[in-house]
Amino acid sequence: MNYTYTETQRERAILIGIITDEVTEAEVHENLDELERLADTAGAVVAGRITQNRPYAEPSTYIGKGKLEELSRLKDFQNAELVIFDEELLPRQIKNLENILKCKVLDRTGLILDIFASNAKTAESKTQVEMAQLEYLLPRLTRMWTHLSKQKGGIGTKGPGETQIETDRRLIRIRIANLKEKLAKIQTQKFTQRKSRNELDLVTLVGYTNAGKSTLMNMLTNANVLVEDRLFATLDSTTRLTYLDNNKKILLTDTVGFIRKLPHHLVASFRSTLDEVRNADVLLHLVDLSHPNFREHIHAVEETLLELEIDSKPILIVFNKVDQVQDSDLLHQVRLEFPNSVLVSAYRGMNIPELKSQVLAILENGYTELSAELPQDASKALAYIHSVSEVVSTKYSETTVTLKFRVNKRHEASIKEMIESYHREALYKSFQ
Ligand SMILES: Nc1nc2c(ncn2[C@@H]2O[C@H](COP(=O)(O)OP(=O)(O)OP(=O)(O)O)[C@@H](O)[C@H]2O)c(=O)[nH]1
Ligand SMILES: [Mg+2]
Repeated sequence: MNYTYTETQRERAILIGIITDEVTEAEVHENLDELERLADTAGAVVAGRITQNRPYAEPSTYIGKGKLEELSRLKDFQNAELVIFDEELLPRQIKNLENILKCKVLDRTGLILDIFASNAKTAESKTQVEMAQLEYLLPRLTRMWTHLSKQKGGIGTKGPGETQIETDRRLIRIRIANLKEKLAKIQTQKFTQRKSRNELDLVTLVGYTNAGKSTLMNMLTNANVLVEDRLFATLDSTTRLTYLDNNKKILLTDTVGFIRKLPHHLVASFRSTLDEVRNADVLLHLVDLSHPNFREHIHAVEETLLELEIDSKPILIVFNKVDQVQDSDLLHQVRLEFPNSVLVSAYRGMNIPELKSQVLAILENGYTELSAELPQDASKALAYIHSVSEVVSTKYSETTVTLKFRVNKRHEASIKEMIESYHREALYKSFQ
């Protein structure tokens, strides 16, 4: 599944999941399946998994003494050098566990951060990931594994790892401040680029990682973005022009995927990438319908959007990978349960016209019809109206022109302001 590592390079890992009153054993195994995919993406091979029934976490080691002994034996027996918890561990729990188990211990957040660090390619995503890693690292500075990371790298040691772990917290804080500045500069550039394409409607793809967002992006725009059957293939957003019908031009944006329990540091540092989500006129929430946990995926995406305070946008749920779904009952049930959704296969190009017409309908809903009477020489306002709207009719009188036009509501205020300023100016001139 993972092409970049040979078996001998792969670290052997043991996974731990906790069964509680809220999480059943079956659910823990589903969560561990996902953790296994994450571990695989990060370059580890899973040599075993252990679950523990525990209503609360042991303060010093998360799991109890007996379970810890079992874990230690399994780790030795399987020759594993890495233990990964599906929960977020406290810094002191990691330290204690590493001392007892004599191997590297990672939690879910540490693993996700590591994948992001390997997949970050652009200055923006690298900066964002490094910021998130340093924020995460700050309370966890242990030094114990620095000698290992220097020798051979490995999971949990990439990115800012090697040198900065040895520096003190003060230096890390300075580094975070520098990264913030760097990010602010990148964002200013992006803002300027974005302003110049402000007139087109923006449709943004969101969804759980591996749902097929980039596949749909490529299908609709020939963007040629990376598509892979692994988690978090996309970290940077890509925006391309496309047509919903012969006349309707829009911008489509592909974004980073979400996951259950997405680390807070990452969400915070990826805010600028996620601006594309914030500025969208419509969100297409892509769901992998062939995944047994697609409902949990929908929930996790909705939670993340809430966390990002993006909860008032029109959202169209797009069930993808229908070519992989043989169960006709499921298709029927989904249609009933989500009556406003669309079922597609991005990979096979199935039902794309239906998707386009639904997006068009939602965009149309966000439009309003306005009219304006302007002097014929009000060239700036006339040009602006033409650039952002669809002009329905134009009537000329001796000195004025009256336009009727349909425009996205988000332009309404700026158009009204522009028209009023012309009228104020005209009034002012008539008094002179
Ligand atoms: N069978 C089938 N596979 C699909 C479909 N759409 C995407 N895939 C596959 O699903 C995998 C993930 O696709 P991507 O487009 O990379 O998914 P993504 O949502 O962009 O994932 P991240 O960027 O990693 O969050 C790839 O192996 C695709 O070929 C589909 O409609 N049917
Ligand atoms: Mg992608």
